[in-house]
Amino acid sequence: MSKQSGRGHVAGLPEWDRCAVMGVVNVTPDSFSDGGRWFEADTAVKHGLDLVAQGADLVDVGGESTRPGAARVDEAEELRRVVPVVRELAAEGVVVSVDTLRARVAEQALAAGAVLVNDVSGGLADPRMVPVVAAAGAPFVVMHWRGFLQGDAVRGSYQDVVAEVVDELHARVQAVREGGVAPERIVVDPGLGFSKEARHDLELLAHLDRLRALGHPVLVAASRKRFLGRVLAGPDGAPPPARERDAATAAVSALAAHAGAWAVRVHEVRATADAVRVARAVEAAGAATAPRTPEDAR
Ligand code: PMM
Repeated sequence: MSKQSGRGHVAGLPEWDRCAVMGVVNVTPDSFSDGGRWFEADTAVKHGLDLVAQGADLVDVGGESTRPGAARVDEAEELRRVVPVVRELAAEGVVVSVDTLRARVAEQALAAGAVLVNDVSGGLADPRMVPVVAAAGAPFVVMHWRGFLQGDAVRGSYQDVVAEVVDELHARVQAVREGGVAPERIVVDPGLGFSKEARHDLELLAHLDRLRALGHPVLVAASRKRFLGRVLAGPDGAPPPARERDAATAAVSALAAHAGAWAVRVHEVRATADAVRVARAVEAAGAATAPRTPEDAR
């Protein structure tokens, strides 16, 4: 199977001929990486439209920070933050996903025009999530997640991170399918930075093929994450702040696209939009010139 045909398509969403770009709109005052800059609804809508103008194929709207140790916002507040932004962006023709752990938020966002539910708990945080997504016939992102962890558990403990993440995702996907979500609507995500150390995130990125072997399109959300801070740290070990990790994020986008990711989720869209287009052009050139038989290769 070629890299491109192996990228997969998610039923119910547009089809892109390359890795898709999901731009992030966090309507939160406390998200670790964009620190509340998009907190007001009007500003958030404008930001979402700007991301589309810069090349985002989808916009992921979230009203609750999932940062390890972050305090939960109450449901009414999350609804107040998310639903108007989803409604306006969808009305503008934007392909909107909703980033939420709550079934009610997913339900109302879908009613307001969202077309994809992105739940970092893969349906574990709210027992009503899978039934709601199944009833709506919506595509669903199932991320690898080990719970609302505190203390040392936030970093995770693994013998073989790739095997364990693949196994745990497989089990979760089975449960989601048994709950009525159609397999062709399921996206998997390794959950970079969620109960993982930098080396775990890097290993997962090095083995995206093993995640793709689960048979579902793969979403990679590396944007500005801590592991990139570790990779970029200077001799004193100090990581650059989140906002100075966008070039590194775009590098991951190119690598993930080349490795067959279905989509990458990023805060800064412009460089990633370029990265996935370059990856696509390289793939196309490779396909055009690939030796067709062993004889051709000689
Ligand atoms: N990471 C964050 C938020 N939502 N969704 C998916 N599917 N995968 C992720 O890794 C993920 C996510 C982290 O929060 P941020 O938006 O503040 O970067």
